[in-house]
Amino acid sequence: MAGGAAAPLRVLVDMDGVLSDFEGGLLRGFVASYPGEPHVELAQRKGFSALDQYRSLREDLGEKIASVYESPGFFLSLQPIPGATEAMHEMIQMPNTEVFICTSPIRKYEYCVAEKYRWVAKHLGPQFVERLILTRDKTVVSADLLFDDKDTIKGVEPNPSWEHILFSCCHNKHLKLQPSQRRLESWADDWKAILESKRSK
Ligand code: U2P
Ligand code: MG
Repeated sequence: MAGGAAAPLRVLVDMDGVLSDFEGGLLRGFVASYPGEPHVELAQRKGFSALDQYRSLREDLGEKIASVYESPGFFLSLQPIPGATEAMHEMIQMPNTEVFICTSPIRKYEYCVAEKYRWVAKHLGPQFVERLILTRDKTVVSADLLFDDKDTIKGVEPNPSWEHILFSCCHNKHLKLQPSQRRLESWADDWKAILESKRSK
């Protein structure tokens, strides 16, 4: 922008698997609720959908794993991913930067939606509650960056405005990215360099 102020950088940060430890909480919840049943260790998780992997292990394990994340208290009880809350507080202070949380509720949304709000209030505070976007379709939200652990993000918009940065999680560690795709290994990794690389010159 010749002579003018640079446009703010808008960043979307996903919740489950990026800010909150969905996979750790799910495994703990499953073992506690179904101690006699086989489970998938985090190191063995493959594919975004835990339900699909448990179902492939044994058909009825699909509904059992789903019952864990559909239960009241599940989403609220998730632990923050290491470094996530610190990174978010730092990010929101950065000049010319707009930070939003962008998360999809599960289809059985009764507990999930309210608990996502409560989780953000509890772990990040009221300024982030103002910045929480719940949508089943992230492609229609406009931004420069989306940090998300889901490997493929599809929706009605074939060309989302954001660049998807794959946030590493147990289920996507083995995936090989295209040369143009980027990963953030953890919040200890250089997320600031990714933001700076996107700023309008
Ligand atoms: O499916 C809706 C959202 O719930 C979280 N989810 C669900 C199932 C699963 O196996 N793993 C998982 O993470 C995701 O929420 P988000 O990452 O958007 O916060 C998924 O989009
Ligand atoms: Mg996620």
